Amino acid sequence: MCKQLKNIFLNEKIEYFSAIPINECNVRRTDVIERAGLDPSKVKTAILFLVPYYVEDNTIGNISLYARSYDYHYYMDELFERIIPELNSAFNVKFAGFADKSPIEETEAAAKSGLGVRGKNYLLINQEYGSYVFIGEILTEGDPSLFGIDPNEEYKEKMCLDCGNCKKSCPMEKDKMPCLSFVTQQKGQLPDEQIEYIRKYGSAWGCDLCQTSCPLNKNVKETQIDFFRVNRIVNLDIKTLDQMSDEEFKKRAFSWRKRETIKRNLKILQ
Ligand code: B12
Ligand code: SF4
Ligand code: SF4
Repeated sequence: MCKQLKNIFLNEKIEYFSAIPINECNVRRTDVIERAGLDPSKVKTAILFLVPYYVEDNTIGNISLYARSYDYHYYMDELFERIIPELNSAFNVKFAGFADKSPIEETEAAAKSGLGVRGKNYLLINQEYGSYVFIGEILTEGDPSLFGIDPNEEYKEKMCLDCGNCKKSCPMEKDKMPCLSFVTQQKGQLPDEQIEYIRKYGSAWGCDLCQTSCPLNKNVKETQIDFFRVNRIVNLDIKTLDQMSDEEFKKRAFSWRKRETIKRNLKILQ
């Protein structure tokens, strides 16, 4: 990997990054690439990176691990604002950053680029941080060779241990229901069986059961990125939610479905 890229990421405490030719990625949304100011036909490389978020809270909470700090989408936006100009001046080609609302299938691309293995829980699992990592990517018109990629590299996904723990602990599998994380994020009135489902597993937002049961997530390293270490909510209650200013609420991952959704879930758990 080239030195300039390494310096830019390490400066942000991002230790895991890699690059692969764009034709190795499953590009699903060329319109998203266009909207970011790149010509999809000219994009040649995807630079993938992992943002670890795990912090040992020592408490079982009703907010999923990924949503305890401020929303990672904010972190990614701020990160891109800092590093895209640095990349532009270092390489003099066009770059655009994405995370989650992405034109590519992220877990597959990250696994192919060697940042971890693909779990049976559908997640990317890194050797040090486990699956408690967000995936981001920067697409560029720069040629893969610019970033020091070996042209003979094989881009094949490696798979996890296949121990089956995630499936055994997954509410979706046990109760023949949709993913619990998805259900907690659905707006509006829920059918009775989904209300019962939320109550049974005690989650107000998200679900971690296919991750906490995974042996590859034992003794993982904590994130060193300050953004994820502060402003944490492990257990949310209605009083705290009601007292939260709109400005504070907007910074939370659970705000994207508005107050009514998370409040509905908290009422179910009362
Ligand atoms: C839509 C989405 C969701 C949906 C659907 C999940 C899913 N697996 O498809 C919901 C809301 C349920 C969800 C939940 C979560 N998500 Co999500 N999600 C995405 C998103 C935006 C797209 C994924 C996608 O397109 N899937 C649909 C199909 C077409 O993709 P596919 O992989 O080719 O399909 C295979 C599997 O996904 C599976 N599948 C298809 N549909 C569904 C639905 C469910 C419920 C499951 C379990 C599997 C599954 O079957 C397919 C064939 O093998 C990605 C970001 C991105 N742009 O890639 C983040 C992403 C996968 N999510 C992420 C996270 C953190 C989570 C949660 C852990 C959050 C939480 N704690 O609640 C859970 C984990 C659930 C799980 N085990 O997958 C991270 C994962 C990071 C990592 N280490 O891999 C991503 C990469 C976002 C990011 N930038 O970091 N997510
Ligand atoms: S997030 Fe929960 S419900 Fe969804 S796949 Fe993982 S364990 Fe199953
Ligand atoms: S629990 Fe086992 S099967 Fe599931 S992702 Fe982890 S190693 Fe793979």
